[in-house]
Amino acid sequence: MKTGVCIAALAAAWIAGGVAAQDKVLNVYNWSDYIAEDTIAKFEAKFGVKVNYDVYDSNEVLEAKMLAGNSGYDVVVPTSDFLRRQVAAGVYMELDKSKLPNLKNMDPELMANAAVYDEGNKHAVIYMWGTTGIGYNVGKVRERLGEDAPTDSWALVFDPEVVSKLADCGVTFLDAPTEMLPAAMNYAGLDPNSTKREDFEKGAEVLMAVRPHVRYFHSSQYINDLANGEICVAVGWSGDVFQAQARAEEAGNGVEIAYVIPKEGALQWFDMMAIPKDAPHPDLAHEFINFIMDPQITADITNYVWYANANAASMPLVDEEVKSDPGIFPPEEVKKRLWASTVYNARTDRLVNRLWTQVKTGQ
Ligand code: SPD
Repeated sequence: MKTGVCIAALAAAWIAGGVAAQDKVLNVYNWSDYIAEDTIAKFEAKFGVKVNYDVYDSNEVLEAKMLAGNSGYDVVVPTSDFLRRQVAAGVYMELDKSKLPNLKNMDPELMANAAVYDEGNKHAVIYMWGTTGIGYNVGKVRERLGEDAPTDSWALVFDPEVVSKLADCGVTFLDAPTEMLPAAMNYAGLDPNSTKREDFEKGAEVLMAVRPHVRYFHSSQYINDLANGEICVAVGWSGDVFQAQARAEEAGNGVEIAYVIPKEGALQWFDMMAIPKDAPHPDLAHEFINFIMDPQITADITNYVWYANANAASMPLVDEEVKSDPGIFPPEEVKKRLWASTVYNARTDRLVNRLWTQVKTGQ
């Protein structure tokens, strides 16, 4: 009798949750270091399902999987410029907004920004957003460059004279060609959104000039390395640098990490939750996206990973020290210096990748 009641209650929960009985597994592919400790456990408990949660640290890696198809993933998180190309390639299904009541919590202005890449926000919802700037070890940089260190400028990583003095303590770059080349172009006084061949070549020259002093190109290893004092300057993503700062503080190792949005400007990007057309569990995928848009769940993520979110209703629940940090939620005067990602066509993409290979190999 008890078992019968239990099964009936479970069935009711499934129906109430709108999840088909076969959807008991959800496969999520997200960026590394990008979710609160308990988010997945909470989702599993609420919906009585198992989540397989895999991570990546590169849009190119995700894109290769999406274009190949049959990834098995139900929810993925491309950055908006990559999303646009992938939408054009027919990779994602249109979201069923009737299954996403928490969309009402999203900031209309930020969603409009994201709609530039996905008309009408048909295929994706903002997960988190951030900037690409510089993380640095305050003590080690001061030791090598003195009080006049250009810590507010891309010169810290793109001026060969400056970088040569930092080489021994470790300078690292993101392995993200569509971000590193425009940043170098911006430092050279060019439009970071330019798609002119000669502008990319100039950006590559800037990178080549400091290449001998760069320890590695990687998009996640720098978090721990900054925190441990293994490296002293990294071009990195806002929240990841703040996580390095927090890890150093927790370790009590005396390493002080700071994040700067360079005065010349920086990239502002949006990472978007989307459902591949061939997702095995689309209903549950909608439940997951809706769950993430719950104000408390989003606030918990922002408070843990120190990335800005686009969920207006979550803001009262975001910790004051996170909300008031200009490196996480930049004030208006800083926002004016941010640029949005450019969507490259196949030809520009090939050029960017060819130049990037040259920069990485130093040839
Ligand atoms: N550790 C999470 C990093 C998220 C970075 N998103 C990619 C932004 C690309 N412009």
